[in-house]
Amino acid sequence: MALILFHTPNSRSLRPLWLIEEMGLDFDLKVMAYYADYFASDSYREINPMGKVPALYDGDKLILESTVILQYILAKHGPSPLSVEPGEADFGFYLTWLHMVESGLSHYLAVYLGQMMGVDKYAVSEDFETYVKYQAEKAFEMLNNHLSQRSYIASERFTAADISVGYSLFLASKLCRLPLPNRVETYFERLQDRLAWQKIVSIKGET
Ligand SMILES: N[C@@H](CCC(=O)N[C@@H](CS)C(=O)NCC(=O)O)C(=O)O
Repeated sequence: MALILFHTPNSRSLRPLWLIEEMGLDFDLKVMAYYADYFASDSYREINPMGKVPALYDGDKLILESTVILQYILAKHGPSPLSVEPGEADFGFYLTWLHMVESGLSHYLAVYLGQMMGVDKYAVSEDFETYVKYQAEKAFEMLNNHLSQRSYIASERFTAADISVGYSLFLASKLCRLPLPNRVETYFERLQDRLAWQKIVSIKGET
């Protein structure tokens, strides 16, 4: 089995898991519940020195960062219509949204979620909540405007950029309970109708 994905329910590993399901690739899934001590342990850090999920092994190669993993899988295990190619007009939009929602949105939201759940002892500032909401509102407004002329992020079809954005909306709306603007909400509902999404969010438990 070439591809092995380390996954925790509700986490960023939903991004590569969603893509793998959509592409119908053969892979081995390792599901772990979230235990901060296990993620920090020597045995897990032998798998991923950063102590995080997702971690993808392609043979003996370790690939990290959920949105990078999307790009990697499409480049190495495509071709697939879920990728937007350099010759397509929306290539720039595609790459922007594929990566920006992690660094410019999910990153803040995940720390905020840790603060809400009391599991992140380093994120304690009340001002931080204001800052996260400010960052989220900018990203939601940009997305709401982007969707005024489009049903998907790029090339008028469902692509990995929608997977990347879709996970960030799940984190924002379902986990952090932030309200979404109307067009973004409708778009997110459309993404959640996908069978691959419904399958992966129902995966629970450990191996
Ligand atoms: N930017 C990284 C973030 C990875 C990340 O922080 N994952 C969280 C779960 S969503 C995690 O493993 N946290 C455990 C920890 O940092 O100890 C990505 O997109 O893969």
